[in-house]
Amino acid sequence: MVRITLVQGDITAETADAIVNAANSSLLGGGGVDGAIHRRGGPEILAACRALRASHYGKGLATGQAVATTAGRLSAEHVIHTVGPVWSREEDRSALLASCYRESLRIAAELGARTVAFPAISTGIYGWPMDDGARIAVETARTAALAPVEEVRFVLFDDRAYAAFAEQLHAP
Ligand code: AR6
Repeated sequence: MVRITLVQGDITAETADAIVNAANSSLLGGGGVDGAIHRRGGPEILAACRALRASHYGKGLATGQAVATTAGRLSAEHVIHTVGPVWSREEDRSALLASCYRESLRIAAELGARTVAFPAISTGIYGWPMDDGARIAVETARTAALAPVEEVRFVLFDDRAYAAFAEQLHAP
């Protein structure tokens, strides 16, 4: 079974085989985790994203999907970009958020990654409530991680996010 671990801090400082980016469908950068990954990872990641837009992803990456690029100067082999759903009060988009984790893990396994670091997708600029985002993240990691992925590491930016994930992880 996959090992789920929690770390508090900046995901761009982690060492892992794959680091997941909470991107947007343009794949061309933004704020939050996305901004931090491109800043610290350097221009190679953006160049790879532009190449994706110029080839298979002319219209961008759909919500709930994932795609890998180089990790540039990050301490990782791959960055897996995924597009979380924007939180909506009117519409249940949980399946799309679960899909982000599932698709990222599927691609990580295809790439032969053993360790995968995730941020709390959609819980920042996209407004997803942290407790629910943590529930979906932990449930999906438990059920969707495939060999050779051995460790799914959630890298949480602040105390509140860490506490929400810890509660889900240790819930009976
Ligand atoms: N390391 C770990 N977690 C972080 C970091 C970091 N360096 N920075 C922020 N977080 P967000 P989203 C946390 O907004 O909600 C971008 O503009 C943050 O506190 O990065 O999926 C994209 O281009 C929050 O809990 O992603 C998209 O347009 C979580 O990571 C949009 O934001 C996710 O916050 C995506 O929004």
